[in-house]
Amino acid sequence: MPLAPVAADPYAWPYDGEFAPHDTALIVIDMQTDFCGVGGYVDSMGYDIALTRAPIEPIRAVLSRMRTLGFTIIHTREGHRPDLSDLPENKRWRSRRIGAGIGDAGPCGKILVRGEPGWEIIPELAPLPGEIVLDKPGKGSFCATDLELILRTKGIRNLILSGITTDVCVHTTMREANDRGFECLLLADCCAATDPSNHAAALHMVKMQGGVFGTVSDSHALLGSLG
Ligand code: C5J
Repeated sequence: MPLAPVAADPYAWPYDGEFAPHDTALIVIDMQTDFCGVGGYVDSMGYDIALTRAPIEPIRAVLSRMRTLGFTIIHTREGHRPDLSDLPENKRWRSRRIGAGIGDAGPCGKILVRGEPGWEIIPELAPLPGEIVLDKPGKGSFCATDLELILRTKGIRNLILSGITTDVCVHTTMREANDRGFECLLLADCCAATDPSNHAAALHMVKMQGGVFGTVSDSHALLGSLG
């Protein structure tokens, strides 16, 4: 059953007027302890995790409703192989400069390493059995993953984006998706950055050029459309 478009800025989403569970996926990006938990990567860099925890409740509300309606749900985790064979040396070097070396031991295990406690998705937003969980070594969810194959196989053409951080992994994923022809909706209150002005700037960038990467709304407007 097609659903009414979502009120969004700069245009109501999707562009062609309707969406449905069979052609639309929710992607929840990197809601891991490393990005929003005490002792994780973001915390170790000295950023305020109250910022990156703010989207937890709005995401939980959207997740719950979209699960009930049968939408495809995709969770991503940024992280590297335990042998660090997929960790570019420059990425490691930069992280060490700010005191949170990727692959180094931290309060939540080795930082951003697959299988470590800090890499796990937070319990509040834990994937349910049957939901797609995608491991990615980089910022974008399409780089070095099978996300595009999964979306095309399932006939998904619309993507609703949530998670952290707005200006890094969420934005990179939105840009990658947009270039592949997916129709993207970014939920402002379901994402956050380590710097509020970066969050605002990232939202603003999407709205340029008539919606250069898609359009921006929030959980309330989406839940209104979902009924
Ligand atoms: C970052 C992410 N910020 N998930 N990763 O390094 O946005």
